[in-house]
Amino acid sequence: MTALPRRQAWKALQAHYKNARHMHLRTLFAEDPERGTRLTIEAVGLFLDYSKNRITDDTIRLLVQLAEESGLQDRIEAMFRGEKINITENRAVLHVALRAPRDTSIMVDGENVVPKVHAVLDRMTEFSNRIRSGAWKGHTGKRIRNVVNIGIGGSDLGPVMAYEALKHYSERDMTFRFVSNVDATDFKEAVRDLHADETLFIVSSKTFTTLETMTNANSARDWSLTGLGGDPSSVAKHFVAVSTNAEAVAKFGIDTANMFPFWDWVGGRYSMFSAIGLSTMLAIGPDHFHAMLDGCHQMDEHFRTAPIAENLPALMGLLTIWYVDFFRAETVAVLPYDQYLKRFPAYLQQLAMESNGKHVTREGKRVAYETSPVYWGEPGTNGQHSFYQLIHQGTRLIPCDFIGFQHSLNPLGRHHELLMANVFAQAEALAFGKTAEEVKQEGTPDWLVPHRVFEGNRPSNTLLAERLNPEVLGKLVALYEHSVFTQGIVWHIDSFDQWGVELGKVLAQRIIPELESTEEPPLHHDSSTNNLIRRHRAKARPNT
Ligand code: G6Q
Repeated sequence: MTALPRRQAWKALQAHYKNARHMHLRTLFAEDPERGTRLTIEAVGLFLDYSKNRITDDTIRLLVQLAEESGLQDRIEAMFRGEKINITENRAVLHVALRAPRDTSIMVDGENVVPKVHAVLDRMTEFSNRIRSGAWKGHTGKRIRNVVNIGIGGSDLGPVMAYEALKHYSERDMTFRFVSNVDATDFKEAVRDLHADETLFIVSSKTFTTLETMTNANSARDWSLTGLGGDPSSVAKHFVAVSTNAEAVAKFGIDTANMFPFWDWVGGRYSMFSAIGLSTMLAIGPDHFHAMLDGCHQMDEHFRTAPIAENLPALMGLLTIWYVDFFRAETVAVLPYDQYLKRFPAYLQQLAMESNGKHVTREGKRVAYETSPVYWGEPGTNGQHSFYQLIHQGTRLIPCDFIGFQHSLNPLGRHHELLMANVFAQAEALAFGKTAEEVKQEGTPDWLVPHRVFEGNRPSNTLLAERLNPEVLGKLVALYEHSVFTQGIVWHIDSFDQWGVELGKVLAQRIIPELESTEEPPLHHDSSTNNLIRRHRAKARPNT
């Protein structure tokens, strides 16, 4: 693979950028009355208006060429073929297999994995039906009313996001909680108003060794046992596990009959449609869960088959590269205009930043270009009253993704049209701004004019769908997954490992005994870390 800076399209984009950076969206729209309808794509029920980007037809042509020179199509096929494209962990990357229809065949190491996927989905379905109908009884014979998912990172963010996003479809007679942080506050607050005899814990951990999850799982077992009179046999009725590590699950004391497996070819941040989604299925029911998988699959097929110029995820990924590597944008804001998507930006942070926050190529060479931007965001319209100021008038370029829906799930008076008016208004204001002349014409005193000018030319995508339902959520998640994939292919990095989280974990293991020791421990860190540890010990454990 030719190094990115040496690819023809990259060089051509660098030359093109010299002109493109001076183009204003006001001019681009004025010169082409069709722009707002032409630079749009509709695929699998999602509509993307990308006309308010600082691009011309040449930009798109060159970005498509860049994707071709980067072998995007070939790499997509490699992923779907089950090739071990996660090279540093020697693993296939097959979250697409999690949503493949029953009759598909996807091979890993000579085995079709689709039947295994559906066998687990069938078990999840049966289990969910038993819990939701009350057929599954707790230790004292009561039905389960509360479900607490214990997991962190990829074993938490997807489930929380999906639960919040699909709350409208959830079983309202049941309570769903999510515990992730090793801070005991998270666990204590999650269970403070729950009764152990009605509470099911799902311990979700791919490895079943994660410090936070195991610590919380142990506290949950103690809490549950205390509430149920201390009978160890109660664990079987109140704990299930989702993991790839049967041995560790058994060692923890959960019967492997109550374990829902997944596989090493499902990355943590790509696992919400595996058994890690058990809490989601319990909340929304198997039919809705399957509709969500179907939505993902539709987007998977679109990504696999649509030409790059008409390929939603590929195009969004390429536009991100355009801003990050040429305009030097450091962040991307994701702004869902739907309260139910309040955790969607947090979910995307892990998806994008853990995948593409990499500083070396697949061959281990330092990259000579920027990789993942920082993803962030909040649901609209709240953000408008806080950080949008900076997006409109600050000194940084922040490409925005606006997400809106034609129908509200909670129609109420004028609310929805007010909400949608704000989506369109924000994208319009960012793109076109307000000139000094326009500000003056409003009778603004001269000294105030510069403060009230909006330069405009601030790019955004607007994504619209009919309504937020499980199928659409599946499409949205798969859209961003594949956009992130596209970026990773062009940047020629391994988007599927996460070595960057290891060092802190190792150092924490060294510091834990130093904090817990009753004797003053010898410390061999740097002077700052030594001092912080000593100070904490002195304040937190004054008597030792
Ligand atoms: C995701 C990461 C990471 C992982 C958590 C939890 O891609 O690998 O966020 O999901 O560290 O790991 P376990 O599921 O093994 O507890």
